[in-house]
Amino acid sequence: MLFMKHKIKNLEKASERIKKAVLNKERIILYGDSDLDGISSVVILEEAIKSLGGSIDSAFFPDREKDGYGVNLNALEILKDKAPALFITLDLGIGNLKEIETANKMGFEVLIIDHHETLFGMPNASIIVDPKQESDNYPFKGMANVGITFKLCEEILGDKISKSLRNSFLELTALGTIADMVPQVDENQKVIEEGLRSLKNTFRPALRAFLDILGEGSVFEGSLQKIISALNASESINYQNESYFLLINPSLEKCKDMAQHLINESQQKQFKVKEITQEIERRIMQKPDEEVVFEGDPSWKLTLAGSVASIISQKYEKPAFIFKKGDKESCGSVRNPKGTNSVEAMKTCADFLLTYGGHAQASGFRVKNEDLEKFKERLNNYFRK
Ligand SMILES: [Mn+2]
Repeated sequence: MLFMKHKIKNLEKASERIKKAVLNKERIILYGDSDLDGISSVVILEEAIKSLGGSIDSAFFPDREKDGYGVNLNALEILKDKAPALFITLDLGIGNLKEIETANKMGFEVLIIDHHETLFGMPNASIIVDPKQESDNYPFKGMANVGITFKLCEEILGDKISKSLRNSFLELTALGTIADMVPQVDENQKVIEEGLRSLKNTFRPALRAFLDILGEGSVFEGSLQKIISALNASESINYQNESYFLLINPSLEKCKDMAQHLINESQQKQFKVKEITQEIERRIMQKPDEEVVFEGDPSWKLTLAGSVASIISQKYEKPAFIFKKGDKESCGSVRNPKGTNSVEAMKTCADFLLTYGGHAQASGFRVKNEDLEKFKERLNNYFRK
């Protein structure tokens, strides 16, 4: 090639730092988001580190409902005795300015691998890999986090990556990329094609288990979504995640039990999503003039809000803000039609929102209950334009 190929900013730096940590037998903690994009990022980075002859100390996944999104102080409190250590965040971290300052004080060196927008300034981390940071000139910004992590793994292993390991990473990269609903173009399209091609001959017991349960043809018959829904169905308890344990499990027999369990969970989840969706449809029949669907309830699970918002937004072609109403605060997920930007909309409410962030068409927020009406009002005003 005539030109030097552009790399994501700090990708090489992060790779060098991780290799050094392995060489020096430093403690490494991986802290990932609890959805399939975050989980598959953790799995492939852990396996790249293992392939170098290293190991990780622990993999942590926050419960979005209980702990909130991102790095949280409660988790840091549990982990603090492990400092000094290399603390690597995956699919989260870019918004956690305060928490990362705390991690620094505890003696952790923080390395952020994220693909979310940098809304609140840059956290004070040792190395930040995020194509959406302002100073990054990498041309493609639309990768899922696992796509970025895949590039990091390639960088770490270089020539040492075998074809079968690379394929195995690509299988998870494809699944995480599809699950994260990023546009299937450019590099995303490439990893999805390569990953799915490899998937039917997968060596990973967890994925083999799904194919055996659902039937070999499932990769090509659209029930790929079943595998993704199942892997996305697990909730993190005490920072541990069932899908993660499944994906790293070497026993096919054990994997079949775990995969079946997650398939059942995801069916129950889908049933609940349907119930909530129907309830919302009843409610919005009475208010056809609203620009946004803005609905919450104390009995709804936050983990289902994204799926519900997605169905409602597509059906009514309106932005959908769906939340779990807590005692004092509410926390929710947003999905909105193409051509609209919910993160930009929420920027107009930054003066009272407790947190918000994510992507243009899939985001989240936390707000005091006393500000709910004001929030809805401003959103209606924003989207009326
Ligand atoms: Mn993601």
